[in-house]
Amino acid sequence: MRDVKNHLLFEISTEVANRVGGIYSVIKSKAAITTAEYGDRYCLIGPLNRHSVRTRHPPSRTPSPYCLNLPVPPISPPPYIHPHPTARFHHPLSHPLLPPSTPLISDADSLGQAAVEVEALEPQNEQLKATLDSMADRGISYVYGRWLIEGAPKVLLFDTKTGYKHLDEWKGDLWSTAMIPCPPGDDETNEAVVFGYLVAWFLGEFVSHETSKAVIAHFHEWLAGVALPLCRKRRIDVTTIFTTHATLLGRYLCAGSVDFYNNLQFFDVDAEAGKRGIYHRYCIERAATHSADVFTTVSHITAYESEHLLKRKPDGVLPNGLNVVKFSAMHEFQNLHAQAKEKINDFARGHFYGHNDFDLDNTLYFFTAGRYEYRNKGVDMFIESLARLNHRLKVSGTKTTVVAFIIMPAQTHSLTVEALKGQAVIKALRDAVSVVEQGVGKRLFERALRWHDGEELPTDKELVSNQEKIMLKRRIYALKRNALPPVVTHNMADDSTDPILNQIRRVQLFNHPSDRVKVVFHPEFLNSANPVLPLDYDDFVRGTHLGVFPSYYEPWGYTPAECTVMGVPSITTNLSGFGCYMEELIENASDYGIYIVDRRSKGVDDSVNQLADYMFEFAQKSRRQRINQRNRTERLSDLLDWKRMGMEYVKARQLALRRAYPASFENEEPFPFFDGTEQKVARPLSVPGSPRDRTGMMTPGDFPSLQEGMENLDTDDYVGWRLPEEEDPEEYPFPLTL
Ligand code: G6P
Ligand code: 1S3
Repeated sequence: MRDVKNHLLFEISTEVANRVGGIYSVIKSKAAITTAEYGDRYCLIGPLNRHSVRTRHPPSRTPSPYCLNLPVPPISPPPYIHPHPTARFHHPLSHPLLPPSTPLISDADSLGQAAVEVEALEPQNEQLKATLDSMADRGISYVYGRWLIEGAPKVLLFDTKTGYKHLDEWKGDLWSTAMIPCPPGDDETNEAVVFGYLVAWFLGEFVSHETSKAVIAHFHEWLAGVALPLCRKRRIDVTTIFTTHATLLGRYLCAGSVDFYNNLQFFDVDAEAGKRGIYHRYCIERAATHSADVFTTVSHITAYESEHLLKRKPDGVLPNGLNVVKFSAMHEFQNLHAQAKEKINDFARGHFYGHNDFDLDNTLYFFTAGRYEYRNKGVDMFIESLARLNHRLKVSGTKTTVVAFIIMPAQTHSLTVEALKGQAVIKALRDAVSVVEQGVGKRLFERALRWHDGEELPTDKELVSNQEKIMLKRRIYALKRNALPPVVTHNMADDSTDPILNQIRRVQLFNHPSDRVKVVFHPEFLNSANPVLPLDYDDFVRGTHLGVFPSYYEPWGYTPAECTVMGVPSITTNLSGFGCYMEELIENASDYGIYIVDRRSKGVDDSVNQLADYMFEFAQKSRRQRINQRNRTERLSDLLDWKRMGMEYVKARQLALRRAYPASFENEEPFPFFDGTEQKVARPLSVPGSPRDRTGMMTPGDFPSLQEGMENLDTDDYVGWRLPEEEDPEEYPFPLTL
C-alpha cells in the first residue's frame, strides 16, 4: 500500500514558469507555502517556453545533462538557447539559496517577454532520474531544476517540440480512448495534446518506479487537462485534482451579448461550443473535469457555472491568495503611496501640458487594468459610469478632478508623438527652471557677500538675466497646444474599431478643460523603462487612489485583490469571485475600501448608476478620510494571504488521497471538509454599526467552501485570523496633510 503521509505532489499547468495570465500568479505566489509544506516532495510541471526561460548553470560544475538532457559541451549553452548580444549577468540578491552571481544567457528581453529563471539541477530522486532518463532515451527533452522565485520550487519543463513527432498518433489515440476530436489547424489544442501525453507518459513511468509513496497530480485549466482522461484510462496509480480557473464556454458566452447568469441552466452546451468552433476544446475541458478524483474551481460563482456548463458539481472552492508582504509600520505603505503618486503627477503634468488648469493636489487617480476583454472585464460599464461621474462632478461645482487610467494591452504601433512630446516639453521646462534657479542662487550669494549697511536687497529683475527670461519664455510658449490632451498614449493598430476608443467617443470624454473626469488609455502593460509613464505596475497601483474593476465575467479577479494588499481601495462586482468572497466575509465591505457593484440583481443602467455613485462618494472624501480608509483596506491583506487561503489546497489534497486510498484512512477521524461557517469580519471601530442580514448562501449552487469548517482544526498558522484593532486615527505616527 502506498504511503499517504509522505506523498509526493506534482502540480501541472501551462503557466508554470510561463507568464500568461492569472494562473501564473496563482502558481508563483503559492510556491512559497507549498514548498514550506512539501520541501522536495513538490515539483511543478509545465511546457518549456524557449523565449522566456533563462537557464542558469552553476559555474563550478559542468552544465547538468538534466538541463535539456542533451549532450552539452562544457561551457557553451544548450543548443536551443541562442546567445543574445545583450546577455547579462544576474545578481540574485534576494535569493538565499543561490550561489553568487552566475552568468545567464537570455533571449527573453529582446522579445519583450517576462523572463523566468531556472537553475538546472540533476535529480537526486532515483525514481525521477530513471523516468527522465527513459524519456530522454526516446527523444524527449526537458529542463529540470529550481525555479528562482520565493520558495524556489523544483520544476520540470518539457520541451513539447520534441514530442510533436507523435502528434498524429496521439490525436488518434485521444479519439479512440476518450472520443475527443482534434481538428487540424488549432495550434493551441495541438500543444495541449502533446503536453498532456508527455505528462501522462511521465506520471505512468514515474509511479512504476516509485511504488512506495502515494502521488498527487494537481492539474490547472483545460490546457493542462488532456493527461487527466489518460491517467484514468491507463489506470495510472496517482490521485488527481483538476482546478478550473474559468470555463471555456463561460468566457465565450459572456463576451457575446447573452444574459449569461440567468440562463446558465438552459444552455445546450454542445451546441453552443459547436457554434463557436470550440467543441473539441470543450471536450477536453469536460473530460478533465469528469476524470479527476477531485474537481475544484476558484470561486463559488464559477462553481455554479461549472456545475451547469461542465456538468459536474465541484467538490470545493480553492480561492486564490497572494504572498502578502507586511510592513512593520502602517505609515510605510502610506509613504510609498505618496512617492508613487508623485511619479503619476509627473506623467499628468506632461500628458496634460497646455491644459494644466487643474490642481494636482486636488486630483484623484482611478484606474482599471487587465487583459483586454472589453465586456468581460467591465470596461464598457467603467467608461459609461465615468461619463455620469463627470456630469455629477460638474453639477456639484467641485474643484476635484479625476484622472481615470485604462491599462489594457491592445495592438499598437508605438507611443504617439504627442505623448512623447508632452513629457519632453515638461522636462525642458524643468531643466530651464533648474538653470535659472542655479543662476539666481549664484547671483544672490555673490550680492549677499558684498552687501553693505543701508543697501537694498536685489530685486527679481536684477537676479534673473535677460537671457534666462528669454529661455523661460521659449519653454513656456512650447507648452501652448491647440488640440485637447489625447485620450490614448499609443498609435493604435485599429483606432477606428477599437471598442474602448469608440465608447470614449460615444460618451465624449475628450479631456476638455471643463471636464472634471479626464481619461488616459494606455494600451500596453506598464514598466519602469517606459519613457512616458515610467512605473512598474505595482508602483503605479500604489500611487493611485481607487481601482475600478466592474467585471461581468471574472472567476476570481486578482486586480482588486492586489489593490487590497497594497492598501488601495477598489470597486468590484458581485459577479467576480473576489467580490463575492469579500462580501461574504466582511460586514459592510465598503467601510474597508471594497466597494461591490450589484451586477446580479440590478439592471445594467442601475449598476452603472451604482458604480457612478461609488466613485462620486469616493471623490467627496477628504484626504484624511482617504488615509484612514487606506489603513483599513491594508488591514484586510491577511485575509488574502496564502497562509490562510492555502488551507483549501491542503483540504483538496486530503480529499484526493482519501478517495484514491480509502483503506489508508480507515482508522482516522473524518476530515471536516464542508461543515461549519466562516467567522465574519466586523465593521471597523470608527464606523457606526448597522445590522445586516448575512444568512443564506451567495450562489444558488450552494457550494461548500473547503475553507469552511476549519475553525475547529488545530492550524493556528492558518485560521483564527482576527482583524487587528483599529488605531486611533488621531494618533497616526505620520503627518496628516489636510
Ligand atoms: C500618504 C502620505 C501623506 C500624504 C497622503 C496623500 O498618506 O503619508 O503624507 O498626505 O498620502 O494622500 P492622498 O489620498 O491625497 O493621495
Ligand atoms: C483566470 O484568468 P482570467 O483573467 O482569464 O484565472 C485567474 C486566476 O485564477 C482569475 O483570477 C481570473 O478571474 C480568471 O480570468
